[in-house]
Amino acid sequence: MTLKIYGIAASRASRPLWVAHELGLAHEHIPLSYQGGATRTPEFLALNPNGHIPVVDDDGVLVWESMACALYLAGRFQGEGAEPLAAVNHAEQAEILRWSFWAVTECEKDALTFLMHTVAMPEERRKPQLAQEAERRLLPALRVLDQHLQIRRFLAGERFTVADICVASVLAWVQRSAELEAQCPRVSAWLARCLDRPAQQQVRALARRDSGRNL
Ligand SMILES: N[C@@H](CCC(=O)N[C@@H](CS)C(=O)NCC(=O)O)C(=O)O
Repeated sequence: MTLKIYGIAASRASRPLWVAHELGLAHEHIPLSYQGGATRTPEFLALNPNGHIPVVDDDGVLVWESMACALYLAGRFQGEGAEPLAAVNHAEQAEILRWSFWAVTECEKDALTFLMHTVAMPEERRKPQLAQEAERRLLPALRVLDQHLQIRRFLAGERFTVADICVASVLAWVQRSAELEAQCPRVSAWLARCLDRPAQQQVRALARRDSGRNL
């Protein structure tokens, strides 16, 4: 198998895995955990010197950074009989790039704080105030996306693309936010549509198998 995806599905490896499942790509999944030292071995550091999952190894071409992995796979492969996830024109490419970078720079940190302090960490370590503050900081950005979705079903073009995967992968962490549902109903509905997709369900099943947590 020449395409390998390293990282348990209950991690940011879910992003390239989601792309691979959408496109029906033949790949080997190596469910390496980010705990227990597996990402600090010399063998793994040769793949990603940052010591993080995910890593994509496409026949010797190494990609790390989860969004880069997702964007790379979508651009590199066309699934058999599948709609393209990558841009088919420069206007779509502009949307895909801007929303993917937007998710990482404007949303990811606060979305992770919300997730950790609502469900992901053991209850005794959670600080509800940190979750509330993160939720409040996120809302202005989420309203921008809500506005964008006023006349669209998807983020770029008229179909589901890798932009939806990149952004939904981050916003899945705030899916339980009551404020998101109340203040950004279009984001909430779009997110539910994305997370209902069969490929995403398959990745979630892998995540449950790996650890029962979905970071
Ligand atoms: N910005 C990186 C973050 C990667 C990252 O932090 N991955 C976590 C798992 S979700 C990890 O490998 N943590 C182990 C560690 O940092 O030691 C990306 O998006 O790929």
